[in-house]
Amino acid sequence: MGAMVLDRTDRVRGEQVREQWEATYRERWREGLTRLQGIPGVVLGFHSVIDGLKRVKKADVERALERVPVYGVAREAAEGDGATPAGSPEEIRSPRDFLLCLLDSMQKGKAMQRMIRDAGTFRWLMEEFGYDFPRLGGTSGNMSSALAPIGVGILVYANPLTTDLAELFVPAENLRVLVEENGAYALKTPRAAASRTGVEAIHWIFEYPEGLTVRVGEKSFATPRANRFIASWNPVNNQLRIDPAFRRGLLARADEFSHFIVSGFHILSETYPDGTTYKECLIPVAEYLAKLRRANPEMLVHYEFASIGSARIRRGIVDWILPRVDSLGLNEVELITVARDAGEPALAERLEKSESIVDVLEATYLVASRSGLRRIQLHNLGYYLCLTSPGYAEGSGADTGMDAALSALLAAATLAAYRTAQGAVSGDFAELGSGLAQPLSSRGLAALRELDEYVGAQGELEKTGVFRYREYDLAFIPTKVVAEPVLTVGLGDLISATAFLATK
Ligand code: 8BR
Repeated sequence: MGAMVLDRTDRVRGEQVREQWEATYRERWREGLTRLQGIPGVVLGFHSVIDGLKRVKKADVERALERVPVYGVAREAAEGDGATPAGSPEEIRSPRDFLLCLLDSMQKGKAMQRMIRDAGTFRWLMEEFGYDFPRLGGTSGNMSSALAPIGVGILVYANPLTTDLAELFVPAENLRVLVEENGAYALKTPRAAASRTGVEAIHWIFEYPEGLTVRVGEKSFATPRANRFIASWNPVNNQLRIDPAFRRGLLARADEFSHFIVSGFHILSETYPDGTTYKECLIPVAEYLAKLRRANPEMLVHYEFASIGSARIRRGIVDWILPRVDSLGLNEVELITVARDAGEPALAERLEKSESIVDVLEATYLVASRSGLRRIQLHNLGYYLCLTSPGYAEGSGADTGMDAALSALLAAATLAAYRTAQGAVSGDFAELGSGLAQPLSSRGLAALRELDEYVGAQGELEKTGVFRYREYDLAFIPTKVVAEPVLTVGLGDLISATAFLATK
């Protein structure tokens, strides 16, 4: 009897908290977006690329297997034992390598990503497979699509810029690239700046459904689940050598930009055929960031983590890039790898197993405090958590900095819900507000309650979403989750960029 009463009290209380958060969203989601519209300008570097989506069909694969004289491929792939596949090269240097990787991914139903290192193979793939339709991708490209409709001044890095890439950007006067003309640096829309055609870099997304049967040599297999294999061709950027005109031009015009969002290091390799390593790629970018900060000490810099397979490259980012940025954004999977890299295997393991919010907070805190970050934001399905150093977010009027950090998260969650449900961002606030109709995540609400107890907030965190945690201000929101998503690609980029820019 007693337990039942408690259950009921709990339920009522839970409903009250949910209703209160719905009200908080309704009242405050615009605050962050209005602040975002007011920023002088943001630079988005260094990864914009054509995403070529290709739905893999049985006939495509079987035809390719017939045409490429690779009886060996068929045999090796069919005999792969799963754990150590007979053929899954680390990089793609031939059509044969490509087929081995694609078949390996399909046989296991496992997401995989590989770089294409050979121009002949790129051309062969274009002819043999092509793609069904292109969309703008890359972390910077994704962010530009989310931010341009809202009216923020954007300088995006898009190199090599052909009309094929330029036409995928949102056509907006506030979204521009930097070009050098007669010794001066001008900002132009990607369409106005692109002078040649063609596909010079592409991120191929080969999607396959569950149960796709493919005949390989004498055998056949069926894909155990739907997944994708990504093959990237990006010879100009795979060592992240920043285009010299961009490098000089941004230094010359640095005072026009208040924010910089850096990302794209996931396309680096540990070693290159010319004998260089990721270090020769990362260090010059880190030095450039330092120079830029000297040119404009007011500029706030955010680094967006992406899924990076190499522990060495991740370590390099922690050592060289993080000391040069103010803010970091990441998801729960990236948090696990960073915690492990930081020498916290037990914490990483706990996170992997239970994803308890207490461990998420501790790992986020650990990354922030060890790297000396002023802001860190973690997004997960159902909630966002953010730690900011007191004073980082300014707030305005009666708002404290903590409030600004919170309303920035609310703005990001509303925009994310809208984009997930509609497939694209709108510049019309009345339209965007429809994101509020999406339901609040029960998982997020449960995590909030657990967190409140853990930090000893006695209900204050659960009610307001903000609380002091050690030397940081903690902001936490349960998010809206869309039951039938139209588009989730690049959502993490949208969330992190919006919340970072809307904070200050
Ligand atoms: P990454 O791109 O870093 O993986 O982040 C994706 C984020 O998108 C998740 O953390 C989650 O917050 C958000 N998201 C996803 Br995935 N599906 C969503 C949905 N159906 N509704 C709202 N947000 C979603």
